[in-house]
Amino acid sequence: MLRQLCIATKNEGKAAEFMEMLKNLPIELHSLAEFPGIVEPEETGKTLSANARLKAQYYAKLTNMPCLADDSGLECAALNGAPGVLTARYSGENATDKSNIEKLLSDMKFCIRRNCCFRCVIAVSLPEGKILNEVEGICDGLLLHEEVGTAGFGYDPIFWSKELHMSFGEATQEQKNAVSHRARALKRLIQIWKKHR
Ligand code: ITT
Repeated sequence: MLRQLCIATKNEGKAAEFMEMLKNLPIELHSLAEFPGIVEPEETGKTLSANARLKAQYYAKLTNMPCLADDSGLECAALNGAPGVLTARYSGENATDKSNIEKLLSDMKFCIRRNCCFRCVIAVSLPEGKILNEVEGICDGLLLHEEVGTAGFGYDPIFWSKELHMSFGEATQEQKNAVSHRARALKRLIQIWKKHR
């Protein structure tokens, strides 16, 4: 298992979830808050996997530390999988969580089929660019017609979890971490780490 790992995300919601789920492992955790000079890379990949790898390699090189990065997104069946890889920028270049939610609710306004899922791909890279691991996790839900709850981040208030029977905006961090796409990907990663210890 790695001794040192930087959680390479600029998204504070993601960073908090990773820190919570990794805190009991014997790994020295770091975050990008320790490297304020590093700017975000352009996410030019066409898939979540390509972007997760791109971010892990980019940050590992610049921090000179093994880095874990995730690329995640929301996929709506009625929109043929959109916003997908474009989830963070769904409402344009200066997108915020609020403007993204507004656009998605508007695009889905007349859709009866509300099935959707969150997908997360995590990649771990060494400073020289070698990808050590790549794992994926999925979480199924229904897209709500309006925001419910204020917890979490991003699209959480409009995602109704089929397993929790509540929106992620209503879930505690512990409840979300029991079923989320990110938690599932991370569990796979930890299993792999433990097997190859
Ligand atoms: P980093 O690239 O720095 O990690 P980011 O927010 O740009 O941060 P992504 O490119 O992976 O991350 O975009 C993920 C998008 O999906 C973003 O809009 C998130 O708000 C949303 N998202 C991902 N996981 C989520 C979750 O658990 N709950 C709600 N929204 C989520």
